[in-house]
Amino acid sequence: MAGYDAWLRRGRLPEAALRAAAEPWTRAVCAAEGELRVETAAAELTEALAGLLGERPARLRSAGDAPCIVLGTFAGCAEAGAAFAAPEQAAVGGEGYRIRADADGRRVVVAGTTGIGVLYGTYHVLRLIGAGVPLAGTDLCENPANGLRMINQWDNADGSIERGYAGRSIFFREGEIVDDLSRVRDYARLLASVGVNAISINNVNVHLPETLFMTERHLPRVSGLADLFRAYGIKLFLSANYAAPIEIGGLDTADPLDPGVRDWWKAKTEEIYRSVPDFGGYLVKADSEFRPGPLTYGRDHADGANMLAEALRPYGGIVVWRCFVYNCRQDWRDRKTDRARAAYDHFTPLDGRFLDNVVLQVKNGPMDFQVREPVSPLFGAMERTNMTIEFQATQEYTGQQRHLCYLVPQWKEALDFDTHAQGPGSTVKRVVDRTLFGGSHGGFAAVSNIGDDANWTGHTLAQANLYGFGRLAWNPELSAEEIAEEWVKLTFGADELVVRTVLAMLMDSWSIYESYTAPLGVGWMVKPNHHYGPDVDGYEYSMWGTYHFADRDGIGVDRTRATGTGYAGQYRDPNASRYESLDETPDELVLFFHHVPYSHVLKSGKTVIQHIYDTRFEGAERAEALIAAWRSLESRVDAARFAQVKARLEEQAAHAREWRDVLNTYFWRKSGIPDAAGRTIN
Ligand code: GCV
Repeated sequence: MAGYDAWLRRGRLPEAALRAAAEPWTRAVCAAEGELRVETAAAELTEALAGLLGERPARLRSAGDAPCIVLGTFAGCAEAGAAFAAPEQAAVGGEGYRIRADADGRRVVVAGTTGIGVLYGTYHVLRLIGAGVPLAGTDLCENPANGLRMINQWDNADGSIERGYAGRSIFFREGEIVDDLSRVRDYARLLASVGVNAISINNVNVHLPETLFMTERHLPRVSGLADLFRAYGIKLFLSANYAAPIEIGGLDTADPLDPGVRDWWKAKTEEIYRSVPDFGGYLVKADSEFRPGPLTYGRDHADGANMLAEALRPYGGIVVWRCFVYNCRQDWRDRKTDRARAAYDHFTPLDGRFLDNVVLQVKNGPMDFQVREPVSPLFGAMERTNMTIEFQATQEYTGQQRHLCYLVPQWKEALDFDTHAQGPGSTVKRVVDRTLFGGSHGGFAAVSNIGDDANWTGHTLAQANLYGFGRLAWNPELSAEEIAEEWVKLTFGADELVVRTVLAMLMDSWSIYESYTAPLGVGWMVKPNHHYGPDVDGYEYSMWGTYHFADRDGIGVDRTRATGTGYAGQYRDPNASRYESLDETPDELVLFFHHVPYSHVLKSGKTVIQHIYDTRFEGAERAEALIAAWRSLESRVDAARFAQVKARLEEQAAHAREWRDVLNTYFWRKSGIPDAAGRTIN
């Protein structure tokens, strides 16, 4: 199946140079201790080497003098223990590893404190081999920056996937967990290979069929899934329905302070742990978009989360509580209510009230995964609360995997944003890795972009987002470019032209997508419900709180303290004053923070209207140019993947023209201001 192996390709490396770089250590794999994850590592390495090099390595239980790769924990494997001095071992955390290769090609040791670390180290070795990096002399130590590196599936029991663009669920069909888990196992391999260590398997919108996953009818199969993921160091979570005590427990309330409700959750949680002893915990979307929650009972989010946290605490489980909470029944005539404010307004008063095993999951921006948003001000605002950042790998608003949009550069911007919570350098990445405020849990979550399409992600190049998420969660210091280059080499091989071309396509893609869709940070302008394709007023007169306020004179949302919704004041200075000031707000966010006339001159020197026209024309051309770039690789990429990507790029280019024309015409008709370059606008 074209693209199925993704970045774990196991076909023989075509390049002799790559094969040579891997010699001679790869003739044998030594793993002695029998630990679950070390065994996984040995199996992965053996299979991968057999495929890549065309020769199956021997499996040794003791290394002796043979050239080989040794896999083991410091305590459980004599060779691994002997290879590293005590201080070197002490520098390795629970999921970290060391790799040391001698200079003469006889021995590579991959060692960790735990089997999980050994597994991650093994995937690191495979990355090096796949990218043609010679192993000789390698000496490195890696620990993940973030504790929680989680994937959220939005899969429903009936097999559909909310906002899924790559086929049906690989987990569920017709209300059941699937029998054949081979596809799930390959997914676990992909996730583990980039360091993902947690997965919630069902959609955060939990309806009755998914609520039933917590019952004895489904728990044996949930347990089977957890067993599978355990072998890859991944903890299983369930998205929980806040109203479960009513829907499956026969109670008449879900009030978090009701003793009967509390007891119900304790008993239910105990039951789950009997089936899944290392169950990760609950992911919860409460009081959001019609989902039930504690507010119904006059309680707050801390009451709700803490009740679940108490039930999970005896077993070491955690509650991941989402902050995507806003009024989705807003009156569009009311210009004072601002959806962007909502998460901050709901949650900051609760700082310090959440139990230790609660972690708040905050979307990167204050709205909803738009192509451009500012960073959520919540990150700098809750010093006594655990927090993770939520990204959306599935491309709901960024082209639905029919358009190319490599999101790692966008995610990097969010992570590098300085909240100034404790002075300069208080970046978001330090909030979520918990080095800034302390706290027991933090990290990254991403909404998955995979389904049962043969290549996992629909658009083959969208695999880079899943890969990039894991790599970035492990090490947010990696650049978007480094990650993309790794991914291209592992996925397509080391051909210089392929690497350079695909890298450039990926690195340009976010900017290209932004340049023909909603301008200057204002967001939406998509067709309602499915969110694909241009419809400038699609959400303008709706209840969802997502407006651009374009009229004949101007466009944008006034979110200043002085005259607008006050949202800009949710940041700490200097961000608050920067966004308050029209002059200081960066161009790309001008319409997010300010309502301006079309004639307003941006820092770029262009007026807003001319910026809209120019970037839409350029955007469509740049989308077209992606096809030419890809075509130049025709003889260098296998035919199936070549054709698949080409078809998507052609669709993107046609669709970019549609975006260009709909937006340009809309703004020309609204404003009556002609294009300075005199191009045809209908
Ligand atoms: C899972 C957006 C999406 C919804 C999604 C929601 C969320 O509103 O359109 O499909 O629901 O975000 O993140 O909970």
